[in-house]
Amino acid sequence: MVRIEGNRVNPVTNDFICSKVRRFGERVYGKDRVLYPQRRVGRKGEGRFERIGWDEALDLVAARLQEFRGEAILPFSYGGSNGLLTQGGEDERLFRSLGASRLARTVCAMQTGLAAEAVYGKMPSVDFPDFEAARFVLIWGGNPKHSNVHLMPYLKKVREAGGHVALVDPRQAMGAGFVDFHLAVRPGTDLAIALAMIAHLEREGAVDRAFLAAQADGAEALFEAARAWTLERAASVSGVTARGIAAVADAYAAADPALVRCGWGVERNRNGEAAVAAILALPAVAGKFGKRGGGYALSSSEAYAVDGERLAGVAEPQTRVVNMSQLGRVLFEARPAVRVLFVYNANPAATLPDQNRVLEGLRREDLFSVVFDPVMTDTAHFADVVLPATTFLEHTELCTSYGTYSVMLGEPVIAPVGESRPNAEVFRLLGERLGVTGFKTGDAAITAALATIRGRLQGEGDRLERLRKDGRLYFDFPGERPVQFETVFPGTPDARVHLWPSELGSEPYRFVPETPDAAHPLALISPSTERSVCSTLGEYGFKEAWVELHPSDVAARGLREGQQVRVHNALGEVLVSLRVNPGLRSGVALIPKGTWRRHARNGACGTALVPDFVSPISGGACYNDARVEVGAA
Ligand SMILES: Nc1nc2c(c(=O)[nH]1)N[C@H]1C(S)=C(S)[C@@H](COP(=O)(O)OP(=O)(O)OC[C@H]3O[C@@H](n4cnc5c(=O)[nH]c(N)nc54)[C@H](O)[C@@H]3O)O[C@H]1N2
Ligand SMILES: Nc1nc2c(c(=O)[nH]1)N[C@H]1C(S)=C(S)[C@@H](COP(=O)(O)OP(=O)(O)OC[C@H]3O[C@@H](n4cnc5c(=O)[nH]c(N)nc54)[C@H](O)[C@@H]3O)O[C@H]1N2
Ligand SMILES: [Mo]
Repeated sequence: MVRIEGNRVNPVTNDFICSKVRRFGERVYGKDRVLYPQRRVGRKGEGRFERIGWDEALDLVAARLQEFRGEAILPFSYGGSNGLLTQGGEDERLFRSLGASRLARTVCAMQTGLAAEAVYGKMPSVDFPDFEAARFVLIWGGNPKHSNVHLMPYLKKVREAGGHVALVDPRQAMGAGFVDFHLAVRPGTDLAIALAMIAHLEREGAVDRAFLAAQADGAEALFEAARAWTLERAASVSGVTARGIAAVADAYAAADPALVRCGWGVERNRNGEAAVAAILALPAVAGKFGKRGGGYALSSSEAYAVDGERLAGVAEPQTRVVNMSQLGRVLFEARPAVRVLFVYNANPAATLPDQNRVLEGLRREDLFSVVFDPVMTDTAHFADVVLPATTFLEHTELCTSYGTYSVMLGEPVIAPVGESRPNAEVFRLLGERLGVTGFKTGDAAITAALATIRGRLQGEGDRLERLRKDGRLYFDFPGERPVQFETVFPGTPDARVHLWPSELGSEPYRFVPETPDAAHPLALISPSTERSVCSTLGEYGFKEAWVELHPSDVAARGLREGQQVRVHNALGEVLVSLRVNPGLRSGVALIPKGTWRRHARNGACGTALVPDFVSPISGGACYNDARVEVGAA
């Protein structure tokens, strides 16, 4: 491999890729690459290993899986290479057959998913190319510039055509020149702003009564809850101005078509579900559905409806469910105790809340842990056995796109580096040792995975053949791309919008204020940056981690740019350098998501400061509820 570029098969990614992935070669051939199976020789966490052969490694792991068959086994995975051939298939077949504990994948998209499902059911959202038709795009807690770069060309076109972009975010994430309105919200208080906007729209007569009567339930209850939020009250809670809230609401109401893009920054706190529900209610209240470029946009995963049972090929056992966001606690408190932890497609030592507790758990002498990853991650350092995995350039992967509606096939462009092997192969080889059968390989595996996508794909005939010929399959929406309330409709049982969703409790829009913590007044956020969107790629993205503060917070603490500081709370500390960021609101600290332990002088990530409590309704992680103080180191 000499170069990585975008191709033209998909008009959305049209010839360009993000700067992070362009450097993927550094990961594939880099010094962190795991080249062969290894067994621990040092103490846990020390990172000293000896090379062993695949057969020996698999025998070792299979013996432990056999010994602890049942709930003492915890398979731990998240995104990985994000495809249907590396997750949810052969891995599930193996672990389900062993009666292992099940994992609730809660680090991301739980609150948003629950709110979207409760209010609209699984309604496909606006596809990227249709952003272009919008005259106003309200980006709420998302940062496409770093996390969805292929959306950017469409947003640019909105502004070139005289439309406007608004951003609700504690920082000016997209660059001041790019947004027309910016509400620098205090993290965790979006609910107040969204409800105040709804009440404002009602007072201004900007509510689409006809739409609500025909398509929605619960509008009156929503309005009643919203009326408690005057612009002034919302402004004082969220730290923005009343005028600013009104201006965004007015511009949104006046624009046609108008689009809400809800990101994943809104959900990661105690008010996550309610805030997302209130934000997603806006297009219903203001009558923004029914035309191209109007409505709301999420990740698009609503449309794929992958049949998980079929992909796994084995029924889900009714074993205990472990919330991944509480792994540290689980490793100490769960009964029966977790005795085998099998990590793949994830890097829990860096990415989970309460990092110190997670690391302590990984040090448990009576825990046998396997880490299966292309690179020597922070988690791998704690493993008893490390298994080398291929990257997406070395294995076949079937991917559904993120934010748009393509299914694509990635076939290997280089041979596996070192002795690395694809996920499916390793789970099959383990299965063979444990009497688990039915694993599929080659084209049969791809065909089977393709058949689990329930949504209708364009064209007739063999899906795999067409995929190989055309490079991608697109969803078959009438009129090409989905138009909400014209060609796609709520997936709720009664096909109506539920503006008072009972899934969110008896008071769906109840605002939970934060508990003041005078010793740790700064709200810590950890968004993606131009250097990383998760821990993958973080390894070469950073020389060292940093914390950002607003100039007023820097001055108030007598600190200066570039200085070594200590970011701390009751859970831990992170020793990094200070950056002054005038684009960040005061009262907020920012440590980038995706740094590795080696990027801070004390081997900590931002996650060392994140509490492990989860949202009571969906069980989602609350990363942005971390409260910290910053002082000189
Ligand atoms: N190429 C590539 N793309 C990816 C990924 C990848 O691995 N590779 N990962 C994907 C994943 S897993 C995710 S989750 C998405 C994330 O996609 P986004 O949701 O766009 O995530 P961020 O870029 O972190 O932007 C979140 C924004 O929310 C802001 N924020 C923080 N707290 C609050 C709050 O309380 N209220 C409001 N209004 N804003 C807040 C932050 O400052 C930040 O600018 O990116 C995805 N995109
Ligand atoms: N501080 C803070 N932390 C956060 C968040 C936050 O807002 N703040 N947000 C969270 C979010 S949105 C997310 S999505 C999570 C992500 O959390 P994780 O999923 O733990 O992080 P990733 O870096 O995506 O880990 C994926 C791992 O899979 C490996 N991998 C890739 N392809 C393959 C494969 O084919 N096979 C195998 N075996 N391994 C593979 C990669 O090398 C990488 O180590 O992080 C969460 N962490
Ligand atoms: Mo995520």
